[in-house]
Amino acid sequence: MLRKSILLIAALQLVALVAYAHVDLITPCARYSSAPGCPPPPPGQSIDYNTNAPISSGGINNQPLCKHSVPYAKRTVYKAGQSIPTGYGIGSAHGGGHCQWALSYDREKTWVVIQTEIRTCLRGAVIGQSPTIPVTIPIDAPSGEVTFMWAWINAVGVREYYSNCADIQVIGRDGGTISGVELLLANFNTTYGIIPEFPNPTDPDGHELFDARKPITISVKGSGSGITSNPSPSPSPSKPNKNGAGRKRCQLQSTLLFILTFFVFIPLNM
Ligand SMILES: [Cu+2]
Repeated sequence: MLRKSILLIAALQLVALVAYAHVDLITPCARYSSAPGCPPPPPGQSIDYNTNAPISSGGINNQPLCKHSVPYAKRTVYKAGQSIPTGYGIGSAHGGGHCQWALSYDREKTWVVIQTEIRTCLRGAVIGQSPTIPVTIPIDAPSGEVTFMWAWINAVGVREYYSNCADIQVIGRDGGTISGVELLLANFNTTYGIIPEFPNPTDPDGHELFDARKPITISVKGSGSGITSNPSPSPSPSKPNKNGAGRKRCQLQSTLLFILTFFVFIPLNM
């Protein structure tokens, strides 16, 4: 009986580790997040218990940017110039990485990156804690219904790309333009290159790809809806590179779950 209990507790702990193995945006609420305090999903949609899973892993893209396309009905309101204390759920910090935060005024067709943190983003974040990173809405941001995206390229582990989106309302100028750079995709699919693992300070980290992102300016109509003009929304392709032969942490987690199922759960039920 005691042995069974110990095995069960160990199994549950490992399952928790597997289920919360990555990182997600929890403030503002990522679409359909299961995080405490987040609203129920819009009608016809379900809670996403895997908001912390990458949208691309090992160069295979499984989900679109944002993961989900139907916005929440209710938006979190921020003023132009305001700093958003963005918060993250940490299952595995993957040695940190590259973060980009971007806004879309046209329902995710065009992205303007407003803030970037190269290399150190979420580095040292502790599992189970919820670090915050301030992200400032540009002071000249026009008013409107805006999709706010956090995107992340991990430093260590299977080469991944993360994308979570929150639905916000920006209170700012009545129409105008907002400028930034285009969103960089990498570790995404065969079209985009792989940034190898960069655990050590001297490792190549693909920062030059971020430096090469093209500037982008979008115009927003006075009503705050619709775009009057914008350059090509296609993200800058990054140059192909060899995948780092590294710790395959995410694959290891899948393997653990497999082992658990066959060697712990099944014996427990016998
Ligand atoms: Cu991960």
